[in-house]
Amino acid sequence: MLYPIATQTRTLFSLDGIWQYRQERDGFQADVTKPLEGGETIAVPGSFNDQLVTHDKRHFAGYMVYERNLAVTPQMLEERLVLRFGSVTHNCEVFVNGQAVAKHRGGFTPFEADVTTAVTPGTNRLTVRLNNLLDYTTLPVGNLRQWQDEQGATHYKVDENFDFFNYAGIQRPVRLYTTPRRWIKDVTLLADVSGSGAVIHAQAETQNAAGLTLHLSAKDAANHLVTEVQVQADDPGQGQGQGQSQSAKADLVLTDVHLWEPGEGYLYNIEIELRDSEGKVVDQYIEPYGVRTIELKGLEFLINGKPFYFKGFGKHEDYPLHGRGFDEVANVLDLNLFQWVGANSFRTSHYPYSEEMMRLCDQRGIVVIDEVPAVGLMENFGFNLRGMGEDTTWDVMKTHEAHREVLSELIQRDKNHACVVMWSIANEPASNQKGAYEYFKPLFDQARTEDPQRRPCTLVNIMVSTPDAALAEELCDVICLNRYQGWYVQTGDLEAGEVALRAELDQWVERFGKPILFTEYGADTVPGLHAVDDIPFTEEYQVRYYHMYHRVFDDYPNVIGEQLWNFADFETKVGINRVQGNKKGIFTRTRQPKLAAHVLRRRWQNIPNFDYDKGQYAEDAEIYDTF
Ligand code: BDP
Repeated sequence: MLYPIATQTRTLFSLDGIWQYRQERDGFQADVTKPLEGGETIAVPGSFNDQLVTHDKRHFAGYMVYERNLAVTPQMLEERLVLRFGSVTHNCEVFVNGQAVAKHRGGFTPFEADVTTAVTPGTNRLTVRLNNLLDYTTLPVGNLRQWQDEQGATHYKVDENFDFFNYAGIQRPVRLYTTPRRWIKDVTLLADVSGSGAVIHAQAETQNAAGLTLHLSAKDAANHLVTEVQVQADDPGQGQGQGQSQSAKADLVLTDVHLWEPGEGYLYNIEIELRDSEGKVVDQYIEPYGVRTIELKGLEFLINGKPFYFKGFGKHEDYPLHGRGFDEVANVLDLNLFQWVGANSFRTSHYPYSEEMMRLCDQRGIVVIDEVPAVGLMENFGFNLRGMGEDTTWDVMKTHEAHREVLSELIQRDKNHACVVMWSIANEPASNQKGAYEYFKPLFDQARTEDPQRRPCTLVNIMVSTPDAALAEELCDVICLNRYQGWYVQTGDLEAGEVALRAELDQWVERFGKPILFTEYGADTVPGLHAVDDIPFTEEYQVRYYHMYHRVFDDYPNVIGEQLWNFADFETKVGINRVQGNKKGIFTRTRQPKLAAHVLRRRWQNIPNFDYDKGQYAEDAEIYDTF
């Protein structure tokens, strides 16, 4: 799915700003055929939760309505008019002037609707009715309770089956854009690199483009034309025409390619144009595209043929005030902090991040593991690891359909991004319970078929799914481990934690012989707490905890990277294990460094992106002696 941009043939309007908002409660039920009454103001994009003050509103679960006016000019209607949502969390229906124009399930992927015939010149009414309900059919997974009061009104409560706050609402940008009536629908780019050159195989999907030509060109970062090619938009030899849809393929040849690299996000602009017989541009779209290769070879994760070492984080889209709402300032700051601390990568834990963040990562050369919102796939998920031993998760979960949908939508959305190097098909599912392999096999097959780049695929393993018991991990190209020895187990005892960690790693190495990536390891840390002794929650303990893990990682050639948990503190549901949220950040929620950030900086600044020689760059032990 194309990201909405303005070009010489397309206009783009933002519908962000102040909307009217009302929760369906206290006898109110939306009637979308009439203007919303009794609404209050709400900012879009943003989570509704932290914009509202009282407990009942902030924690509301159920249906809610967003509404605003939409101005349309007659000129806009000479074209195709498309309404596009970056995401609506979690499930919604969209109406224009009371008429349904779109429906979408899943809170983290975009969707759009052609509204050309639904609007009229002048003022139109745009209504979004959504709910933030999660259950055993949705992703993420929630424990849903539903009951009726004496008046017959339905009430809901969602208990997150995961460790982050269920922020919801219209959390990403809303846009209106025009396209010509003969238009470019999609483009897939796939580069083959050989020697110092590359061929970019392009496939364009178009509509009503019979008889037009498709002109493709690549411009370098300085906007100089590098190469171009022209084919028939409905090239019968290569594409298939279906009704009014056309598909055509063309190759762009780069004789001297400038590769996209971690740390240097070099991008070409691929310009795709539909042209008529006189050469007039009928539609134009521009896709920034980085050329790079990925390959798994033995224990190595090769980017551009060189062994890459992952340094970075699991993150969240989570900021004070905005909640999970899109915040471009925070995204830029976060990636600048990555640079400061020497990180080169992150995982979009535990849902797809905004399209704008993915574009930024392409530009900044940040390596991304792209995760679908498959989190909570464990019956009775909690911090008491003992409660998770049941063997019935795959009988009770009815998430397969949602899982298939969201995987497709994510691959469709992100297929061309150079920054994406691996798909994460779930976080901490019950991969040790019977039925896990059968649940995941079709999803791995799907990702491998649908991704034109055939990127590696993984799922992120939970501690209770030990190497002897893990059933679905054999599907993974890279074994990704979330480990908390020294925190949830061997609490406060780093020596015992180290023994346990090494013993477990030995088993993973022996059973699978695959590359291993640590995708989570961390300790809650309250900034300002200090102790000489190993006392959990202190800043020193967080430093010493990481020191222990890194010493172990440096002893194992299988370990191809470290993405600690978490980049920054973040909001969670309340519970006795959480002190105003999860405090495992090495930055606070407002992005101030804890002690560990400074110490990590010493390590990561000394580890190169490529060819990390674990012996050569032994850690600076001296600094840890002071903790
Ligand atoms: C893992 C989860 C992550 C949690 C983390 C923690 O993947 O979402 O926040 O542990 O407990 O279970 O801090």
